[in-house]
Amino acid sequence: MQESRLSVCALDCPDCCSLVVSVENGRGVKLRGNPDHPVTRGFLCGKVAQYLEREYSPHRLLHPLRRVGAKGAGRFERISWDDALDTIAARFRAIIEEFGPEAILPYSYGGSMGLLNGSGMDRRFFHRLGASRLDRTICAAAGGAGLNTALGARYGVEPEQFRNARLIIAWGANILGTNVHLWPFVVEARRQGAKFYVIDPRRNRTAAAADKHFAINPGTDAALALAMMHVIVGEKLYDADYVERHTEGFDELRRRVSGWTPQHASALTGIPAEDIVALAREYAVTKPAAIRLNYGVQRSERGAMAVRTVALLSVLTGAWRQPGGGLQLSTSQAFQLNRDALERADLQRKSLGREARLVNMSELGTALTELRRPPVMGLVVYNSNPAAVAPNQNAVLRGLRREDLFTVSIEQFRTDTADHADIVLPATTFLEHSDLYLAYGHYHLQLARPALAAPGEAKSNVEIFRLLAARMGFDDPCLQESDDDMIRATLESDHPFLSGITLERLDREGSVRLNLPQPFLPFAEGGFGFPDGKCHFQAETLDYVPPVESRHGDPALRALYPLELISPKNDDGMNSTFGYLRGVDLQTGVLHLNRADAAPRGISDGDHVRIYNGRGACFLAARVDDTVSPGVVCAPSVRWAKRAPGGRNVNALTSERLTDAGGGPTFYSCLVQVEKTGD
Ligand SMILES: Nc1nc2c(c(=O)[nH]1)N[C@H]1C(S)=C(S)[C@@H](COP(=O)(O)OP(=O)(O)OC[C@H]3O[C@@H](n4cnc5c(=O)[nH]c(N)nc54)[C@H](O)[C@@H]3O)O[C@H]1N2
Ligand SMILES: Nc1nc2c(c(=O)[nH]1)N[C@H]1C(S)=C(S)[C@@H](COP(=O)(O)OP(=O)(O)OC[C@H]3O[C@@H](n4cnc5c(=O)[nH]c(N)nc54)[C@H](O)[C@@H]3O)O[C@H]1N2
Ligand code: SF4
Ligand SMILES: [Mo]
Repeated sequence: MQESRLSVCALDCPDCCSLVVSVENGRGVKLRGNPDHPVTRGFLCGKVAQYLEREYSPHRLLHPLRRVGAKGAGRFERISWDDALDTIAARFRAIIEEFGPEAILPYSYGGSMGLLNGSGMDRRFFHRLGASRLDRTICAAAGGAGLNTALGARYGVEPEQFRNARLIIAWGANILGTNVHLWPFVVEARRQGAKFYVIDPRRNRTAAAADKHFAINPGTDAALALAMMHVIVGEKLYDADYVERHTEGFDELRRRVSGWTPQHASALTGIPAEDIVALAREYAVTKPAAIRLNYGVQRSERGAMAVRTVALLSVLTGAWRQPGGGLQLSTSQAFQLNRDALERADLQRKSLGREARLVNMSELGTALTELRRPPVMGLVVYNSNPAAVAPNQNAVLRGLRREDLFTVSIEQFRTDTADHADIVLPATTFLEHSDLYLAYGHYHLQLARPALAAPGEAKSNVEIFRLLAARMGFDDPCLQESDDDMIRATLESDHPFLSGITLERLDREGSVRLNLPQPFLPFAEGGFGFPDGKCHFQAETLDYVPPVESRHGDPALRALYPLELISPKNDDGMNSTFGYLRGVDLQTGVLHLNRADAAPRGISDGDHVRIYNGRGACFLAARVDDTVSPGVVCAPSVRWAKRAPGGRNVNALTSERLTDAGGGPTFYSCLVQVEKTGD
């Protein structure tokens, strides 16, 4: 007897797909995209189409473990849940006694996008404990800050509306690799004559499928956007009526961009001046025009400014007026859920009497090795694999190997980070627990119920934090609340976008479009997130400064490390989540170089190369191809460090330098040198 159950993909992906799981005798036998979901439309990306292999993988963690070898060696013994919870509670009490609760640090990110398992019971527990708070900056903080400065709100063009666009620009957005459910709408638009352009330092799969690829130098997007504004303003191609009615500060903007000639921007971006002029003209006069801006652009030192300037282009041309016009970076702000009720930050009053200190997750290496008063003595990692994904890996690993640090890892697999834990707790997958999901690439709120039974002794994050709370003797009722009551509390919101959306309705329908106008045109008539509803250009602070670690940056550094390394997402991975797979190793084990950089170094295709800078080194196999321009090297990421020669991946090279706003990491502003190795 086969039965179909609905679920939701919890991976950190804008598409947040609705899934159909076929179950036979309690075992999942097939996973498909829900054909009835307006964005999923019946298909899945390659990685999740094969997710049942992960679900039933012999490598899944099934029981609590205690470390018996050196930190990082990966030697563990099986223990009971009781033993594990008692050990953790005892260690936490001792740490709190000696250093205070802020010596304990949670570390989590995108393993599960579910609200309960990603930012629910965990937050309540750590708030009640009085632990340090984690500033979750590692992915989208710079872009969020840039978008907020530009538009005052993080709304974006609905994916379903892209089909109406006449021009679509994928700006630092690898749609075919990281946001594949937007693609059918791009195809539909192109069938009706739309042009599709890509602005990206490498010719990724999306660029190979585009009408034109603009190979921009990394970290120079703001220069391109400012020069496009120069052309649009200079040639009076902007939407004067829209600018007049819905913006503030145009005169200052006009002055500010007057010096940003295409020639000037060309020298920085590497894009010919005539191409910049043509792009600006076409973008301004083609209606509707949509920009899919993704987070690739904001992982550089000026990432917030890049997002801000690109977003302002859509305002200048009044692109938001028509369905299919505007820009999408994120849609998440429309999910006006009751975060206070979900996360219960108020519990800190009980524990500390104030807000706990904030530790930036992008500076984990420094936090673990240098932070004082108090130092980090207890670390609880869940939904994340910082030993592989955090920058400045050598510092992170030094920190994780401190003998006096007590680390708990809640995981599905034995990742690089789990290898460093004192106690490992087995976690369920999204197919095995309930959760509520917002999306950052569409406007449908979804509920998932367990479709499959949890294997072994695996438990959900929610349940694990309930158990920990009980062991710590916390008697606040909210720390034992049921999943359903947590969902109800989260849905309790006065915002009109959520009106009429209840747990019962979500249980009936699975996926519910937010209560938005159809089509949703957030800024068609102004409505920007500023008190007067206008977009404030604030042009006096618009600028472009090259990243320190770039071809126009610090000359001394560049003399030592002349190549710009980017390490974007690999197409069949999800950050480091699938890092145990050989097929993923093949994608993340390579460095793409241009012939012009390979030849003088004596590097041929397939050679083993060492990539290094002042922070560290890693080893990859050279792919000498024309996917990157001279001066740029590209390593699709993120590989499990322990599976790489030397036990390091590209994050041994990346720095803890932060972005211009938002405190984000600068993974793609990274100067390196490359040499051929002996073997
Ligand atoms: N297959 C797959 N899908 C994923 C993920 C994954 O690991 N694999 N990760 C998920 C996560 S966590 C996120 S945040 C999203 C990210 O989704 P994206 O932002 O689309 O992914 P990235 O690969 O980080 O960057 C996109 C593109 O930006 C380019 N880029 C790098 N530097 C610059 C620059 O300075 N300017 C411009 N214009 N482009 C630049 C890269 O070459 C890359 O092709 O994807 C999600 N989806
Ligand atoms: N060089 C370089 N570094 C990068 C990036 C890059 O582009 N280049 N991208 C950055 C970005 S954008 C991001 S978002 C971060 C991502 O960094 P992370 O959020 O750490 O993402 P993953 O590596 O996918 O690790 C998620 C882990 O959570 C686990 N997990 C999944 N579901 C659950 C669950 O329900 N419970 C528990 N306890 N665990 C679960 C998975 O097994 C997996 O090991 O990496 C960043 N690092
Ligand atoms: S990773 Fe993204 S595209 Fe793949 S199934 Fe999940 S939500 Fe859909
Ligand atoms: Mo991310």
